[in-house]
Amino acid sequence: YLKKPLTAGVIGCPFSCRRKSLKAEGTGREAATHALNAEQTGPLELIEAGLLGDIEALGWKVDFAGADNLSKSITAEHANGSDPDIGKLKQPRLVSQVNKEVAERVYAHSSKGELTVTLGGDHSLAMATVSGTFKAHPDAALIWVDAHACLTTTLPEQDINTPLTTPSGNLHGCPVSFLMGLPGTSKEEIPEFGWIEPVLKAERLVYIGLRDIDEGERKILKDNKIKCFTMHHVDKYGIGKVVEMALEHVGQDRPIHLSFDVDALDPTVAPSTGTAVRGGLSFREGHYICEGTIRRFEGQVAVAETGRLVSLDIMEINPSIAAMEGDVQQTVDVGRSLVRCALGETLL
Ligand code: 4U7
Ligand code: MN
Ligand code: MN
Ligand code: MN
Repeated sequence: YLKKPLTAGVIGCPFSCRRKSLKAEGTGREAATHALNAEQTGPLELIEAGLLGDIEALGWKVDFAGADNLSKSITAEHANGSDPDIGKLKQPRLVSQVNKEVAERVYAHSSKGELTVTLGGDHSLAMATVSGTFKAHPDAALIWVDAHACLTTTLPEQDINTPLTTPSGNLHGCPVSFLMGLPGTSKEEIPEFGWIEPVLKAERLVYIGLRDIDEGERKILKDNKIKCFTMHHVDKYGIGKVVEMALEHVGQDRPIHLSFDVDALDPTVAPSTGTAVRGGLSFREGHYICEGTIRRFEGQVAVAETGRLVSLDIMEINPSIAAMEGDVQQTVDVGRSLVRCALGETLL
């Protein structure tokens, strides 16, 4: 699926779908405009820490156009409060337009035969990464590593007590429902997101690490028979067996998109993230998943050459969240080593 010379197309998206509270930030214009973008500076920190050099050291070429030039115009357009909620959804137009732009960039890398590496930013960006990747690789499978299913949907103007309604209105909790075309997400119901095609079939999706699922999501998971390996299954079978079963479930020869939310890791492993939930993956379990998504052969280039991984998201590293000194550094380091593992770094 990848062309030679093996190239990683790296996209940095310092974007957050969440409005920063002006109270928390102090008042004034700076806070209001700053709040919309460049809030989740994870990608900037990852790059600063040397991620691109890490990738090159593994034998890849890097195709990178900068992490700070994302969607300035879109952000500016919506900075003045011109983006009212739709149903419960917050900042819908901003999130949609940023994702539309990022999706085009993901597609540009993927259709060139590059392995696309998208650095978030928050997980609403999966609307873009999955759309762009599946456009280039329509038979791909999605492995979603997260404490959350990101499956809540919205039914604008409809019964807000329906289980299909997002509790928070934050779009980082909803990308999978849009990608699957679940009720409430169609072009007719919400034309603002009409560019998203329902490319994701339930049987091509598998979750690992779930432990915070709401009622509506539980129903969607059951009704659609979506394969889930929760933390319970990780405990029961061990991570090796879980990854084996996950790969088996999606089928042997498909290209793989791995969407990794660092909140899948235990908060002691990745503390700087927005929706931390205790009881998560250990450092090694997280890395094992990344290692296990590529078929291993001796030698690093061979790993990449034969690999099925075509797209990798490292999401929700948020340096503005830190309870203790060292939290940000620790989380950024983990993000870096997850990328290295997924791109073929071996322990031996
Ligand atoms: B993440 C939540 F209510 N379900 O919808 C929501 F618990 O991308 C959390 O995985 C969503 O971090 C978390 O806001 C989204 C909440
Ligand atoms: Mn997520
Ligand atoms: Mn999450
Ligand atoms: Mn999030």
